[in-house]
Amino acid sequence: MNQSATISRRAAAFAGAVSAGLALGLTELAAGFTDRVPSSVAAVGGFLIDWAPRSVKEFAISTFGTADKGALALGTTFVAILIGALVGILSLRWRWVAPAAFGVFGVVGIVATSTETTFSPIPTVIAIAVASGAGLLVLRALLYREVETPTDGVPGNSSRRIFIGSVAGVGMAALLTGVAGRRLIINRSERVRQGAVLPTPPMTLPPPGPNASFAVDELTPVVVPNSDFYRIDTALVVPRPDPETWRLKVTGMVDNELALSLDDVMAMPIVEDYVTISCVSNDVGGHLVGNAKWTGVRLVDILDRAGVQEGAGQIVGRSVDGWTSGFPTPLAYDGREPLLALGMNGEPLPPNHGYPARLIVPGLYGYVSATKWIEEIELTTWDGFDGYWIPRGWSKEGPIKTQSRIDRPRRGQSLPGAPLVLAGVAWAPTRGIERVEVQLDGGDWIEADLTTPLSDKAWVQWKVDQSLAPGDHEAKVRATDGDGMTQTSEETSPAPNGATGWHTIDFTTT
Ligand SMILES: Nc1nc2c(c(=O)[nH]1)N[C@H]1C(S)=C(S)[C@@H](COP(=O)(O)O)O[C@H]1N2
Ligand SMILES: [Mo]
Repeated sequence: MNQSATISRRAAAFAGAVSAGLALGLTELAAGFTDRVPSSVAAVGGFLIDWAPRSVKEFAISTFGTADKGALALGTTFVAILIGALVGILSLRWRWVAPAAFGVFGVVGIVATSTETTFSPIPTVIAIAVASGAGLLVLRALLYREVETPTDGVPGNSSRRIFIGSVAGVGMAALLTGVAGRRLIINRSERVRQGAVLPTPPMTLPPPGPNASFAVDELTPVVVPNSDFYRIDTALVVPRPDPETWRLKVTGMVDNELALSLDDVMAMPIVEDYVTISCVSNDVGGHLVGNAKWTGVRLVDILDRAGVQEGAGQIVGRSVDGWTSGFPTPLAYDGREPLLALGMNGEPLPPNHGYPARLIVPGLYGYVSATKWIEEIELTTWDGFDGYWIPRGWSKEGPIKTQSRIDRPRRGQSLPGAPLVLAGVAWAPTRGIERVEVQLDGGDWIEADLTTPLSDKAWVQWKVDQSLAPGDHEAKVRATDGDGMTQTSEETSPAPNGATGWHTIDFTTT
């Protein structure tokens, strides 16, 4: 007797789901063993994201933009498993559905991974064929298993137990292979990065002196540790270029196109600088801003080697995952000293922040300049190209607006009013901060003490000592930049070119 007539649709859905999960887990495991087999989850996810309607994509990016991108990879896996469940149900009716679906699964995996730079056809095709084949065999075994001779006289129960046990076993195998694959991929790239050496600049910047920061609890550190640094990008899974084969191409309107290896770059003069970078999406009072010490080479040294041609009005950065940004060429030469950064706070760039190399252009929001995992610098005309976010409604030029933030007290905090220290950060790269003022309960503006800036490109901390009577209070902050311009009180949202307004908080003193 054939069991397919007796298996429920729910059971078939579970069988389909775990079989699809197993196929996915096996491809991930193969990707864990060699980067010549790219991760199907990452590749298909990237594919879906590229093909998704713009609204869906923007929703995903704004939702997951600051979250761990693992969430999006999990999303892709989840969709595959749902499709697997559907395949399980349909296979009860039509036997051809399962082979067709796993065939499509394999083809989609191969097509999607083939666009990855490390893709190698033979191992990838073998790995994906084996994985899809295994998924198919397991699904068929679960669905169309002949019912064994009843031994305990309760055939229904015994075969049900076996079925549930098998589904659970396959599900566990799917989970283990998937997790092991992911781990192997991450470990491999971590090993590579840890083996990386950061070239030392001839003149190392002195560590921040005692006047570079205030000892105030809950105040954001002047130099934000890498592990706390904000992260924003569209990458579904963190790109992990192989530093051995990585090249920085310099193309377009140049006299000599270049393809620099990491060693070539490291042989150039190494410099370092404290630079505050910010996301254009940062709300007033938000945390998508941070300051780090960046080590790298001057962008102009690279540009000069390529020979920038007349009329090349835009410098486009392109990452290994196809993301792009662009800014006016004159800004590379106006003294702000954009960097091709290799290091962040004294260690090679963390994968999240662009290893092996990224651009840092002081004074520009990240979306027009700070290309992580960069693989190409293209010189083109100003009108010749629009970076990733420009057709999505953000301004083509993105200078960072002067901003200030109250870190202490926190919004809604209740704390002793006497003595009370209010403190925060203020930034206006590359103009520097001249003055920060605080207003309490609508009173006079009080000038804050400032730390000694690490550079004109870096933020400063500010602090005000007060004593306030117990009760509810409101504090506002505003900064004046090195050009004498004070932040406008007008409140605008981040789109299209950065939020304005004064950070305002309510708090209570006891
Ligand atoms: N490859 C790539 N680089 C990118 C982005 C991206 O989506 N992809 N986002 C940019 C944006 S919008 C910002 S604000 C900065 C953030 O850099 P961080 O994640 O190191 O803080 O990276 C920029 N570089
Ligand atoms: Mo950003």
